[in-house]
Amino acid sequence: MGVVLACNNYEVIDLGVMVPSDRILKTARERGADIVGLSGLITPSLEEMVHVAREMQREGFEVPLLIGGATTSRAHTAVKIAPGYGPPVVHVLDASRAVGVVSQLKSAELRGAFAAENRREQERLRREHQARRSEKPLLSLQEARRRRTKIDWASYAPPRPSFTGARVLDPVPLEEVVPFIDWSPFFHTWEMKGTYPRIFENPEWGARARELFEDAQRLLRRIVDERLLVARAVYGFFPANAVGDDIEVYPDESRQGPLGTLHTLRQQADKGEEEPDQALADFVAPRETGLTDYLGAFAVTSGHRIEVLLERFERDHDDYGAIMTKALADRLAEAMAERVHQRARVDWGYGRAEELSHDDLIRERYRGIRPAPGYPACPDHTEKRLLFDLLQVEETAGIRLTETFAMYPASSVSGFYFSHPQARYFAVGKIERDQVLDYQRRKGMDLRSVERWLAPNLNYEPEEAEAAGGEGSEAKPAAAVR
Ligand code: B12
Repeated sequence: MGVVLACNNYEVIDLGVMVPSDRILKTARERGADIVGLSGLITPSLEEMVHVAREMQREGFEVPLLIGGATTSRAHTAVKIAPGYGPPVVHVLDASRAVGVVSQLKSAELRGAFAAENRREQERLRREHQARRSEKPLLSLQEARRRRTKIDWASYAPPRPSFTGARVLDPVPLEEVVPFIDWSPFFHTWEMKGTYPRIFENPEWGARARELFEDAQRLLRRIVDERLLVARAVYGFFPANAVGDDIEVYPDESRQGPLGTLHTLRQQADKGEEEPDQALADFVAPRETGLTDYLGAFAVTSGHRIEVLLERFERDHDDYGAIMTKALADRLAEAMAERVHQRARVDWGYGRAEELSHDDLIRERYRGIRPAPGYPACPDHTEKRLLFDLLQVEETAGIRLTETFAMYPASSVSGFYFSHPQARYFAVGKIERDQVLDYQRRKGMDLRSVERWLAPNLNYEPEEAEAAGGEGSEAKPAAAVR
């Protein structure tokens, strides 16, 4: 976004990532910014954007606010952000549209009409949002639980991993990771849609894609040969059993006094009796079965030392090199997640006989899943705390968890392993207040915080529910690992 605008002669003041609201506003004021832009990658950013918009209103700002980034949407901007700030709040889908939007907002003749159209569109989106909420009622939590994934535990023997606890891989040799790269998302970073390698045949951008790929290979070779990025990983297995929609993780085979609990959320959509309403806890043997099941966890990063490399490009005003570096680091992080998962399946026993091609790996044609906190199957980012405590991720892999549960270095991935052959990815989707209240009690977290973290999943407006006299709760912070 910054590069595209800068190429069109706008001065862009890039404050970087995870910048507090007061610094954004202070800089905007001091530098006389004409427009403020916010970018959001993961859910916690959405709430932060609402906060920044309200702060801008409170401080009497009059400049337009632009919203973008992977996790944002037109609907969220209209429903949650725009109502808090008077001047235009505009969602920009991708960077290529930013120039058009900015030039209209800057033009005295065009601004009025553009802002009016944007306001009309957002009013329509708000009405739609309101109508959709009352359209299709969700199942009660009790009924959704009854429709849980059917697994025949009586005839199942959980595989036993060759070790329990955490194992550290430091450093992970990058040459071992490169073959696991899925290249298709690399092109999406450059706004080129398509699947690798077919993308090279695209009549419109095939040639450009090939050029980009060749540049990427050259830089990747240097990164690997000269060890310009340092990759670290940690993974492990823990005795675990499901207790309702929670997964208790135990310190040892005595399976007493849980070390921590993974709280999972259940789908509540009415999909008919045939289709299950799933929660990740469905895939771990319930405690009452007496089965000795396990939960796996991992955290990987390829981002150590990236600053040194980025500084070099930035010093040379080489934006292309800097974006390429970040894109490659992201690819390496995802590839590490794939590589370490393969190792974990071997350690867990059931992956020893696997013979999978690169394509099979990308299509996830293996047993088990590795949902990451923040992905649709476990949308609560705060569950990363448990994962970080179990694996001591800060110390073992050097990945820091920020207060909004983002990971630093940015090119990091963390998640859980489930080994059951019926384990599948799914999207929790919208959930009702009965589940949120139950979840909040299980987590020992106050209702308002839970509602904030799960905002995109709520099928109700917390303020309205509260005004209607709904049940509240006292704040009680959760200790993920006791
Ligand atoms: C690449 C990627 C990653 C990379 C790197 C992320 C990074 N750069 O920091 C890696 C592999 C490391 C990663 C990790 C994670 N990811 Co990820 N990731 C993605 C993915 C596939 C693409 C995002 C991306 O970079 N796209 C390319 C860029 C160029 O596009 P963009 O961000 O949308 O930006 C464009 C526009 O939005 C616009 N724009 C952006 N900002 C702004 C700002 C303004 C002002 C304007 C006008 C425009 C604008 O311009 C850009 C160019 O066109 C998305 C899924 C998706 N398809 O979007 C998931 C996604 C963002 N990730 C997700 C998650 C959950 C995670 C993890 C938390 C998972 C985990 N537990 O490990 C971690 C978090 C990492 C961290 N550091 O904390 C979720 C977020 C969901 C949520 N609601 O929170 C997503 C949406 C996937 C999903 N479907 O669930 N991820």
